[in-house]
Amino acid sequence: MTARTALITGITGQDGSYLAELLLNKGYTVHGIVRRASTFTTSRIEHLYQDPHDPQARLFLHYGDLTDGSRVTGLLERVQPDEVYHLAAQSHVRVSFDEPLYTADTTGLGTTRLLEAIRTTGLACRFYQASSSEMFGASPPPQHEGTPFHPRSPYGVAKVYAYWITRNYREAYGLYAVNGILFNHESPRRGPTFVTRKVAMAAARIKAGLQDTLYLGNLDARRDWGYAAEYVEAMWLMLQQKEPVDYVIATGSSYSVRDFVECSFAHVGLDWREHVRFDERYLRPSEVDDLVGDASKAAHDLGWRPTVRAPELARLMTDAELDVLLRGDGAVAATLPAPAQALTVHGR
Ligand code: NDP
Ligand code: GDR
Repeated sequence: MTARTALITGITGQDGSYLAELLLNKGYTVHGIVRRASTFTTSRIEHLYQDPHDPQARLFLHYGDLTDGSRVTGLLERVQPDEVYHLAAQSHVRVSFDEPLYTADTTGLGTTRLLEAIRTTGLACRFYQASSSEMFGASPPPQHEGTPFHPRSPYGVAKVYAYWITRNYREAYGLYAVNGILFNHESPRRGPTFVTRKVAMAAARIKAGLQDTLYLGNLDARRDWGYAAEYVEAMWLMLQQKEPVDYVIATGSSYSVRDFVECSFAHVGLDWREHVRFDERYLRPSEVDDLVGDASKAAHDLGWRPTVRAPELARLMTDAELDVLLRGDGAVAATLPAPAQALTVHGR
């Protein structure tokens, strides 16, 4: 098979970085769309960077924004991808209550802009839409591909729109366009304002004596948390099938935010009750209480199975934060107060 070309929107995000790694390892040429910002936003893909002048280079970045349809069309024409992975979105649920119109424009209409660009350019590429368990919202668990949607945030509503426009382009124009309905997936590359990373960072910093208190909102919410590095494999598999089919991707196990906090803090020998305080600013006007995905269809058709669940995730993410604090030649560690020095001695 000749080398394939992929276009990733949201390449600078958590999933984009793991997916770029995966595709480069599979021999793909990878193009990514990056938003212009006043500072660099490419820290998650820095380790993949190749000088574009190098004849061996297979990673290329282009400025672009989901709100600019003409740019998206121009990039598709230029890149001529075989596969498009559409990951870019305003992806924060709490923020979507503050910015509902922006969220609808990027997370919802952004998908139509891409699909319409594919349709009008006549490209025969395959399309992956990053759909979300937030679409299920208030529908009771376990949630599967046939569970009715009942979104509970402007983000969830925008994702439902994007889900249906993806299906519509598949049904109306015969595009190979699929929805991966992914439940929460985390990693050390998770954005720091999502709860798992926020907790892991705080546990490490409190252990290191750099912080004393962690403010959180609803500790009762339950999520089906998996490991992002495993979930991007499912995205790729969905674009390698004979027919375009939508799949739920999840671990099938659910833990509360409180469980996650307890695992993370206990891992570094802390009692979370001594450090976690409530702050109502982190509550949502309407919450998603309980998500547990049934990914048996993906296991059956794609052979995809997760191996990492929430307790292990909490430990690996907390370890990663400690490594950052204590990394390298000891220069950082030397600036930390006594408890952190003790961690190095104990071989963390
Ligand atoms: P992140 O928030 O880490 O990354 C989002 C990416 O989208 C970033 O690269 C961001 O760029 C880019 N982006 C945001 N707005 C625009 C815009 N207007 N134009 C161009 N690019 C933009 O998300 P994740 O990697 O966690 O998630 C990837 C996708 O999967 C998202 O669509 C998310 O909604 C969805 N999803 C995520 C799940 C999860 O648990 N992680 C579960 C289910 C679905 P920048 O770096 O400049 O901010
Ligand atoms: P979520 O993830 O909303 O599920 O969306 P997030 O980590 O933001 O919240 C998970 C749960 O934790 C509760 N919570 C807090 N959340 C945050 N962010 N900060 C806090 O301080 C805090 N305290 C408690 C929340 O109320 C919630 O119940 C993620 C995103 O990646 C979406 O893009 C994706 O589609 C879904 O996962 C699946």
